[in-house]
Amino acid sequence: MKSNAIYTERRQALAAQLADNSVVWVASGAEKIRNRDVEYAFRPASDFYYLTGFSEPDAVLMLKKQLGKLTTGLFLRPKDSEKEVWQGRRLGVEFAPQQLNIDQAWEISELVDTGFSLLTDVKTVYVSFSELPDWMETLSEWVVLHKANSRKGDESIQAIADLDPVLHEMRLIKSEAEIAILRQAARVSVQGHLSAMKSVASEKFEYQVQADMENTFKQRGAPRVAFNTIVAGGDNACVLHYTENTAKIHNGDLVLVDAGAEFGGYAGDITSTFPANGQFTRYQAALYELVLATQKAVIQQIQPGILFEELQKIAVENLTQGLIDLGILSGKRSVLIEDEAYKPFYMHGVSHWLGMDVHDVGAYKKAGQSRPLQAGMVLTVEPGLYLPKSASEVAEVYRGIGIRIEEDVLVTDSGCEVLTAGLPRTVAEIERWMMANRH
Ligand SMILES: [Mn+2]
Repeated sequence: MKSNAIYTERRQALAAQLADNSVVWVASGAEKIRNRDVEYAFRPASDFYYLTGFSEPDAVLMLKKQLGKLTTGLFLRPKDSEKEVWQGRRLGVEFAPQQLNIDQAWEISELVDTGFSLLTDVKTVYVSFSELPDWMETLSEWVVLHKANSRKGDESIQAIADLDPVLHEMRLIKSEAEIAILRQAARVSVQGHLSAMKSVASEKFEYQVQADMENTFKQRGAPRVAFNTIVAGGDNACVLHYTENTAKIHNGDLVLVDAGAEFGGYAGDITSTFPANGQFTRYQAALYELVLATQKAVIQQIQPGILFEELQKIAVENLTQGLIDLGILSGKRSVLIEDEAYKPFYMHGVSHWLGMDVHDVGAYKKAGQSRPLQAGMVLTVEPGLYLPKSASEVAEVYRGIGIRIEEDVLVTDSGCEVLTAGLPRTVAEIERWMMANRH
């Protein structure tokens, strides 16, 4: 089997679901300036990569379905020996069709003119509505030109349609090949988190723990992270998307690490929380075990048929009961849940889809109803509790503590499989592991 056969199959599977006499446009995206002559590292848009396996910027895939037959084209950067010396190699128009198994290729500069000529007899144009602003100018030009031509007798474009619902539904259900890669991404991420637990120490900076973890990601075959790493000591863990990672870790702090490797284009996403000095205080331990028990309760229920929103309900019930037991909330559980009394301490969702994007694509609801899980979906389970230093309503012993525990879970025919298994997770396991593995 040719290595690019998987992309060909995906393009065909997508086309089979589209209206006849239609064209699809999917862009890889443009490089972004970081400062002056420096660009951010480029990563192609996941939709584009999913359908092409091609990772250059300034490329656009075209699929045309006419009388049930699919033809494919690619607009991309031309070969340019001088630019390639400075900026890196390019595939080029000549080699693209054979290399990527597409019918025809053109230079990206021809997108508007050649793209327009490809729209003859096309009634529906599909683009991702999440990228509609980027397409607006080109689409308007095409529609206007098309309308002018229709006076010569051609039929004109009748609809601009959203590609997302079709393509993202495909991406939501993972194939065996994708699951194998996600399993690797999970494994590499687990190894990185073990490195973080080994590296952590009082008086170290958060970014130093990050460096040791990300070194393991890279050494094990993941060239980049799936999202910006969070290493948050003490109170910083109460900032949900803390990515500065510039503070010093203090003795007695818990450290929250939310990080994942991107392996083969797919994301791992793990959160671990562990003590800087290897020992939980009894208050930290009590909160930690509550979050862990909540996570277990959610994972236990994951199987085909359960509604996505049920997972959040299970998390809220468990966390609220635990906060009552610890004396942090008081009152009747059902009333506290109704009043969302847990919200100051648990303000996010317990899960999201996982795939090429860390917050992967795919609808969570269908026709306004939470959708049932089905085999082949991959999702995270990540309950948390956050009691910042500023939470004066909470007993002082619990303040300055942020805890989240996150695993990646595959829905299987019979239930689920935790892809990120293998980390020490209970208080006892973590303390034992840190005692045994740190200098
Ligand atoms: Mn996550």
